[in-house]
Amino acid sequence: MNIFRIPLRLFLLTCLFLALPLLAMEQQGIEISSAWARATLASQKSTAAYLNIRSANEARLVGVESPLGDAELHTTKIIDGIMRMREIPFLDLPADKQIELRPGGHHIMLMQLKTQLVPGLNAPLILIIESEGRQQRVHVKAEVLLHSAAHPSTHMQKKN
Ligand SMILES: [Cu+2]
Repeated sequence: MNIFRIPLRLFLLTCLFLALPLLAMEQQGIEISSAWARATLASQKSTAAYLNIRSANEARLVGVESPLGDAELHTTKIIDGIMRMREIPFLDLPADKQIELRPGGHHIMLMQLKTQLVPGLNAPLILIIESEGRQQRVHVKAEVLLHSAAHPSTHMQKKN
């Protein structure tokens, strides 16, 4: 009998489980998962992107950018029975807590899109995250998906 067989298998399994969270890890204690953006029609100039963020340390999402167009951090609120979106200046990321950006909640609004978001493409996003007085830019690739879940089309427009 090979006495090393079981410990080695256990060791490899342990390595695998340790490696998986590391693969999902972006940088500096920020973990991004399930990043996706809603596919657009050819004529459509805006859409939303969603993801989960977990920060090891207390942090704050203070900005979003994308080479695809303008990007803003939005939240959704029911006002007078109508789902409306408005821009928020930041989103708190408590230490080690998963924050979900999802349809009907917080999201990344992409506007003035320069290209159509076709399913299968990846939408590049940059999250600007502030922690302990330092900012880092976290690059994310959001998978473009067709998704039927409703997204409000009503914005609380900023008056320019
Ligand atoms: Cu929005």
